[in-house]
Amino acid sequence: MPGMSGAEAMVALLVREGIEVVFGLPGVQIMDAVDAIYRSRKIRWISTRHEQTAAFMAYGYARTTDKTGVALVLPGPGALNTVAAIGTAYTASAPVLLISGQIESHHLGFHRGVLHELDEQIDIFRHLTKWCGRAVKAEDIPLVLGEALKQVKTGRPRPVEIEVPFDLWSQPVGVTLPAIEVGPTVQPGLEEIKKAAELLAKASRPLILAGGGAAKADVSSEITRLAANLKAPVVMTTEGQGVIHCDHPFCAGNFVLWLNPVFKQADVILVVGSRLRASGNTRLELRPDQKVIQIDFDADELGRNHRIDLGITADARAALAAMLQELPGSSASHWRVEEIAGIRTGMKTRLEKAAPLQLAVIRSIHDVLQDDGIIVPDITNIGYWCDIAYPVNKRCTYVDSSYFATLGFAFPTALGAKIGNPDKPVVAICGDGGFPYASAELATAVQEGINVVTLIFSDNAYGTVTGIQRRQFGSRFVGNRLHNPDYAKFAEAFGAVGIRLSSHEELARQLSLALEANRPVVIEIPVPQLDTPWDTLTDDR
Ligand SMILES: Cc1ncc(C[n+]2csc(CCOP(=O)(O)OP(=O)(O)O)c2C)c(N)n1
Ligand SMILES: [Mg+2]
Repeated sequence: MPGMSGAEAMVALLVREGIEVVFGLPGVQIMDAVDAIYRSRKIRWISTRHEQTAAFMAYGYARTTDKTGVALVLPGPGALNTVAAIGTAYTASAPVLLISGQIESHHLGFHRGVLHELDEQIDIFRHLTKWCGRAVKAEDIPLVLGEALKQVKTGRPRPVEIEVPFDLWSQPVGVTLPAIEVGPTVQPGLEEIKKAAELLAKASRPLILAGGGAAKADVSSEITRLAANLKAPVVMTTEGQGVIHCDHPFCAGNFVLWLNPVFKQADVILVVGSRLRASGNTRLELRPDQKVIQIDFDADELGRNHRIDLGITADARAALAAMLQELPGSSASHWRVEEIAGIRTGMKTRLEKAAPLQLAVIRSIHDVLQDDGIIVPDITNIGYWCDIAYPVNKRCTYVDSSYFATLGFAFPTALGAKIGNPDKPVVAICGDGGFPYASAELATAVQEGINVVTLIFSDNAYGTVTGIQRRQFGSRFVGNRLHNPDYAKFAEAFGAVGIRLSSHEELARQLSLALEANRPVVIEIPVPQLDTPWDTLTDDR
């Protein structure tokens, strides 16, 4: 827009696109942008203590609001500090926009060693984003940002990155702000939909598997109608949780590939928005006579991890709506709701027996948070059990780190989730190995009034590592023990509330109190060395 500087144009476009908050850490090459954000009075700027946590906050915000999470960092070390978080957003298909500064445009490509120089930085982000672009003149800023915002909203959500050489921020852009046109949804082919509908209607044991793509496409109503129409049970992956209520008559529980007996019985499986891979390295092993139909936005996902009989590249909502139209209205399904209820409760009983302590903890948390509360479980024992046993009944209330399994992501991600959902309780579930990654953000939480409750389950160890060493390395324990601070005092030192429990049995009461505290709270819960789901649960299908 004539008269606007590059930084002002960027902010004007962000404001127009509804961006309300930017997480970041200031420095020379982005000061004009930070200043323009300040002057706009329309975007909240939150300074973090590390760029990785700024990007995780953007991630937590994005996953729990369906809006774009934005982080702004300087080039070189600042941008590199974000990569584990941007990688996590990539694996979890989350809409995150990273704005990285750049060295001055006339230094680019000369390797002069100017401050924070990493001039081929964009090549690093090519592997972590669905699109990235660099402005080379001031007029490019709104265009590059406009394209990034279009990309982040079109098709499969995934992170995008843009870079702005810092001399361009203050130059006049001289162009009008571009309109952001979201690309068209991908419509399914009618022939494929007809074939799928026919296969499913004729199936005696149809099954619907909902993945993260189904949760993101918000197809709860379509999946529920399809399940009722076909008389088919529904299972959800960790990222697909919330698509239907855990106690719904057609819910057959979590997609624990090596465990859920529903997979053995199914004859036709409709997969909606899943890459068909479970946590760790477990994978779906089906018999050749079991038919698999896979719907995915991303054609590259079709058949990647498992052979399929029919692949449909389409927006999940469009595909399911078309399929509902094509279904004859009668189904050959033999499933009875009592059988599905039996599978659901059988799974629950099995998990209760395998891990009574972890399941008691999960129950305490859910009893307090109910269905609206948001939880962010880290890569820690209780978190693994949450992935398969926490009753997630609404979308956008459960944030994992997908197949990246990024230790330490939970606390900063929960902070971002709370910024996006100030009226909902938000709880981070950490171990004593994961929490320290970003523990300095307690300062940000106190300063910005981000009242997340963080649970630290402390076993004075990288307990997962202890388990591996016990089982696979003849109990040669090395590098697994952790010396911890007193986390209650640690939290208090930042001005947060710190509590140390003597037993997990006090958790529900203390968690309720913590949510009323109107301050960030850290609750440390000492636990013994615990077994993971994959140590405890065996395949007896
Ligand atoms: C970035 C990253 N580094 C290392 C790991 C490997 N790892 C997975 S779990 C774990 C131990 C976590 O310790 P803690 O947070 O105390 O949880 P616990 O296993 O004790 O329940 C480690 C080191 C990882 N997943 N991600
Ligand atoms: Mg531990």
